[in-house]
Amino acid sequence: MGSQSDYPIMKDCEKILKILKIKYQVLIVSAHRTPKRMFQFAESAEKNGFGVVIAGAGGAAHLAGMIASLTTLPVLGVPMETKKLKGLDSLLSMAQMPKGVPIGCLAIDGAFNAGLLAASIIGNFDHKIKSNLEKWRRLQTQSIKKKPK
Ligand code: RP5
Repeated sequence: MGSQSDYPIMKDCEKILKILKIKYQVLIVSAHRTPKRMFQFAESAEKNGFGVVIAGAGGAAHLAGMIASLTTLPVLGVPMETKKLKGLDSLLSMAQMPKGVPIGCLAIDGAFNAGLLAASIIGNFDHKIKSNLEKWRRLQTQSIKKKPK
């Protein structure tokens, strides 16, 4: 994520990664405040065993796009809600990536779904994660009551 201030939202992502038993690392990597850290992280991510990168950032949210420019790993962007523009700035910065370097853009503050989507991607080559995800989806379905209280 781009900042410590993103962490309360990105904790939602951690929550589901833990439930699905997906190994992860949580790092603050800012495209503009720590560009060297970002380069180092992105260029070595695949070699370091990452299967997916989830980048949460707000405002002129170039983190996900910049990481995607440095690796061919799938990169999922989580646009953070912002005070001035309610996250529309973050959303458009991620959703409107120019042709050639795509990222998958989640909803504003969609950190939980980013974790679920990462699980789907990893599930393609890891049967254990796929079955954890399937089980979680079954439980979710069962938890939905037919009638409201
Ligand atoms: C972005 O700027 C971060 O991802 C964060 O969402 C936003 C504001 O950062 P802080 O000023 O709170 O550190 O880089």
